[in-house]
Amino acid sequence: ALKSGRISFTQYQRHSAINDYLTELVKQYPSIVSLENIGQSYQKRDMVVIRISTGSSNPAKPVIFVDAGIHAREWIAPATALYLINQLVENSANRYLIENIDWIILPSANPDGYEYSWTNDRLWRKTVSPGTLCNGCDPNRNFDFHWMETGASSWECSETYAGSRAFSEVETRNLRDYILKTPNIKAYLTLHSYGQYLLYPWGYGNVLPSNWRELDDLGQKVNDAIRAVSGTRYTVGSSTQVLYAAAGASDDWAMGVAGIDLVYTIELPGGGSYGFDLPASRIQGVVVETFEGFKVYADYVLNN
Ligand code: ING
Ligand code: ZN
Repeated sequence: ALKSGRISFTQYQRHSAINDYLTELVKQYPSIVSLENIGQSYQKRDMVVIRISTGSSNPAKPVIFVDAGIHAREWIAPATALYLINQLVENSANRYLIENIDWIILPSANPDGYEYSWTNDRLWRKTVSPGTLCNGCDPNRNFDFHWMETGASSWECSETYAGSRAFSEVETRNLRDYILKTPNIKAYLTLHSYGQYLLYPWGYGNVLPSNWRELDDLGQKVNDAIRAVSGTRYTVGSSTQVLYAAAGASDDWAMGVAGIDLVYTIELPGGGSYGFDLPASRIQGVVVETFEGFKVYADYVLNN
């Protein structure tokens, strides 16, 4: 669990410690923090979102929605979401960031996979729902937008198995239902690793959304802000153009179905032996620089 109710960025946290921290924050900061259990994972772990905001939400404030941990092994992603939560709630210098924006953050979007990557297989990527030959489905191929058209597999043992049908996984359904019922989401940011990319739609093919220039310009500003901290450079572009085409990812769905205009998959820095196993000693550097990027997104949402 959580030592003395405090979160630490010198180590990665188990799913239960992540939820413990959120619970602790509601106790300590009930006027700016609320929690909602958006449903349970296949193995009955709670998927909890934290909503952070000061004062009233009347008139409705713009919402920035952030999720992390869609892929189990990308441990730096939940850590980065936790630091964002920590800074928004516990650092009064960042008060201005929560006065006119509601932040909704899901730090552990695939809890069963995440725990499996701690206990059984450090490089596990998928969910853990049982299959016939192999378990799990790639949640980032399971969303119902151009599902299975490209960059996804129908073979259940594949790392990019799209599932028996779109939204076959309870975790992606929980996320879908929560986003669809939440008004005013202006930006959807989904944290992954690794490779230092700021990816915008579309991932389903070599086409660009109508607002791609806006997405590119804003991505460059985010890149500039992160780079100013200690030199980390991101590549900005559409998933298809700078990485690879893959349909059924959460970002395409957020734009194409949920209708959110500002959508990015943030591929955080890698490290360690496999890229996904960034040493814990490097968490602090990544989360601090990435927070500067979140500020740029917030600034843009406030002024546009
Ligand atoms: N990469 C993403 C993946 O799901 C991605 C990249 C995102 C491709 C969105 C297409 C669309 O494969 C990682 N590291 O998960
Ligand atoms: Zn990923």
